[in-house]
Amino acid sequence: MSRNDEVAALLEEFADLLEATGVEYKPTAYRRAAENVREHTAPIENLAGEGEQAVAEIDRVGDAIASKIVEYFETGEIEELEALREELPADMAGLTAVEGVGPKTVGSLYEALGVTTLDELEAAAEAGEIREVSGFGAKTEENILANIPFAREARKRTRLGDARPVADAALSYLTDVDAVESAEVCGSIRRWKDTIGDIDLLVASDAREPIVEALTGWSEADATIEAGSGKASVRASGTRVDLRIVDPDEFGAALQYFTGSRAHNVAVRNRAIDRDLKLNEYGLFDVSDVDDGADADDASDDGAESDSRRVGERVAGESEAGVYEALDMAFVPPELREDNGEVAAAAAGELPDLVETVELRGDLHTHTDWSDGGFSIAEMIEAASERGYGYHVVSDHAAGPGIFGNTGLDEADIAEQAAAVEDAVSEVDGAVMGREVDDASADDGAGADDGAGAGDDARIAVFHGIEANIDAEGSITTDDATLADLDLVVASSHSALGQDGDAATERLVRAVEHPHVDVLGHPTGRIINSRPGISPDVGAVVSAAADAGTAIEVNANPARLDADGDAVRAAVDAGAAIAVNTDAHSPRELDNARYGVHTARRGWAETADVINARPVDGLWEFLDG
Ligand code: DGT
Ligand code: CA
Ligand code: CA
Ligand code: ZN
Repeated sequence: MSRNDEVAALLEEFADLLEATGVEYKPTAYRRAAENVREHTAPIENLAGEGEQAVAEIDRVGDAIASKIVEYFETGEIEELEALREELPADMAGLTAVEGVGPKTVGSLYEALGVTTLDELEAAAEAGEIREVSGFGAKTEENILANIPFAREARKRTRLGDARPVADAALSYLTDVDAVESAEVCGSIRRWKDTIGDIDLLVASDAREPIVEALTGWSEADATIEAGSGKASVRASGTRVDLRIVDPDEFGAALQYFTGSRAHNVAVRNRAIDRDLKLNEYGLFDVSDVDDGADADDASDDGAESDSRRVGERVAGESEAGVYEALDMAFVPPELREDNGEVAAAAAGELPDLVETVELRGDLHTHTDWSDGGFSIAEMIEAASERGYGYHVVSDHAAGPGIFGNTGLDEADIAEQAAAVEDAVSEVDGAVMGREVDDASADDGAGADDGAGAGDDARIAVFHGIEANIDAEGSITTDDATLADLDLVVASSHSALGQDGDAATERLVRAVEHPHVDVLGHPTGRIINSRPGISPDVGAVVSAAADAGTAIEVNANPARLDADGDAVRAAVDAGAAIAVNTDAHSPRELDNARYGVHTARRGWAETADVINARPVDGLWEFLDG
């Protein structure tokens, strides 16, 4: 969190507390100031160092608020805010997360009943105490009670894999609405972040009302949270869906703005400022001829406010690509928009050539009913072939620490399975044993999503692998002789996931250095929103992997997304190879590949970095090397 964000949050808290204690007008001024401090491109601590005057230069920040900000930096607190906190010691953010509970309600319920937390609010509602407070009734009390579980839930973030299908469905539904000219997902969903706060959608249209009505009337919307003129929010599958509607000629600027991240937008806006341009959600404007007074205009109703933000001559905004182009930079793929060097790279024409889902040629980590999968070897090969893949690795669990009961294969089972894989290959049309494919004839399928390689006569090369176990010390718990006979070894940690960072580093470095290990499976073992997994020194692990020629897996299961984008970035920088695998236990799970690819893209992975984007002979070369 930047200090601008920190000060903005303080001002917002200030506003809520003022509102809760019945003060009028001032809360609005504090909220406007908060928004402008958050947006301001110069660090607030620098301005505060220069004094009140410098702070009050920020739009909508008056002298009174400026002096409080300076006070905060000089003394570490704001006296008036401390007094308000003492007067109303309630968990404002937690309580106002409940639909229908605003700061005023918090104030009243604290005064009447002493409610300070979500649990106390729930207890008071259950005891029927809220309906007795003046200004409240039985209906309000019921609503509050009904909305508490969702408020609790909503404070957590949703997994990408749960939210993305909802976003896709909403998008295709809106795209079919008559008045819609174009529609896109934006926000963290479009950046493919592993967890998301809410789903953001953007629509371009000259109309407003029919589109708001379409969203609130969507069959998958469970409730309407808000229905305004230019925006609407509903709840679907437990997640909030925010829709904004903009004029078609401003769609590109709005898409850029609402895709975020905030940090990326700040960096891009700074680039605009350097060029005498102004970038906001309405467009990119040439303000070289505009005097500074114009956008400091104190207009208070929304129409006038947005007009004051459409200043100077518009130079871009209809398309998102046009916005980047007018800023002399390459289009930045949404996955990279995290302010991690992408703005400089785009300006220098040095963005990576990111891997794409259609470029995957096979999955290196899949399960069958020989371990904990639900389908036969032949069924999984057929499913991979139907998806247009040119090769497929069968890699069931080996027996070992963390593998339940007799789910895993011991050395004898693995030898037996080798024969079963050959049998399945002889059963499935177009399947051949991978190690019998000679390099010259390697013309494997074109990719996962385009279907070009699909069909009865498509050839699929099948490899026999294993998902071996890494014990707490980094040993592989399957015999070397057995590992040596296999085409490919994925090694994963399934036990001792609570060990400390140093032990984890040692463990994974030893594992990637093992001569028979080809791929480090789901490196941390995390389960998103449920289990953190181990936290090794990523730099040490990926550089050992690069030296040993072991690939780092991006496990595409949306509950894992492991390695994550940051770890992929470190791996790519260290020169380690990446494998994007689904770890599928069923044909359907093979379709999770896109989550892995977009995670790899968040780590700046190029096509050439991904071993299963190579043709079969390239894969073979990697495995032999
Ligand atoms: P989330 O939903 O928490 O996973 O993260 P985002 O990135 O989707 O954030 P969200 O939903 O609050 O807003 C969507 C995007 O809209 C965000 O990435 C950037 C943009 N945006 C929204 N509000 C602001 C704002 O006050 N300032 C700036 N610079 N950008 C904003
Ligand atoms: Ca969002
Ligand atoms: Ca949002
Ligand atoms: Zn595993």
